[in-house]
Amino acid sequence: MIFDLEAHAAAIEKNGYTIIEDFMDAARLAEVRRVLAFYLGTHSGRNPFEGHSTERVYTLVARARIFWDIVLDARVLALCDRFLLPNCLLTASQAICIRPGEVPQDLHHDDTFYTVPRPRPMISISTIAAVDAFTAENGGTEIIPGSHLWGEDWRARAAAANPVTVAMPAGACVMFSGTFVHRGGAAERLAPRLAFSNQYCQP
Ligand SMILES: O=C(O)CCC(=O)C(=O)O
Repeated sequence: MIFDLEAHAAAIEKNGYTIIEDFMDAARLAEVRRVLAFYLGTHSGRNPFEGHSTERVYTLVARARIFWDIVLDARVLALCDRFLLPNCLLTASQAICIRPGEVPQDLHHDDTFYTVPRPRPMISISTIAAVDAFTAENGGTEIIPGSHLWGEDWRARAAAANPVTVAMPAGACVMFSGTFVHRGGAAERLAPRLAFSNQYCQP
């Protein structure tokens, strides 16, 4: 699939997010699954934000070569270069496996720890890649389009909004501004939802 950098950049600017449908091919997806299988199955989240029925594997780049290659994806880096200064940094690289019975996460944006008031220029950009297809029933990420532009009242506005599920096939990824409001969804289905998130920030 031809990558239309301008269209993806415009979508992030306007809506706060974009989806790269063909982010991982079948070979990459298979390698990601193979590697994560070594690590999954032993932990669960330590608090409601991590998710008590969710398993996270942190520092993926330190665990297998495939995750370096994915972090350096040319399309993602081109979009980072659009919104961040040259030589952006990686701030997170983690797998997120939402298991059946998980409740929705609190609505949040990924760079709440920066104290720069909102609305603000982008300080960070996140990706969430689907290793399993995302659906409304298996904990697919829920988003609020346009929320990246909200100000300091974002919590009140989020409470009144109707988040929508990012339904996407395995191998796709959603990329969004660090100010974009979203959450991991509730998981009602019997199978887990495996994903991973790489996050980048200003150098
Ligand atoms: O797993 C997801 O779909 C979202 C997780 C998330 O937003 C987070 O943990 O910060």
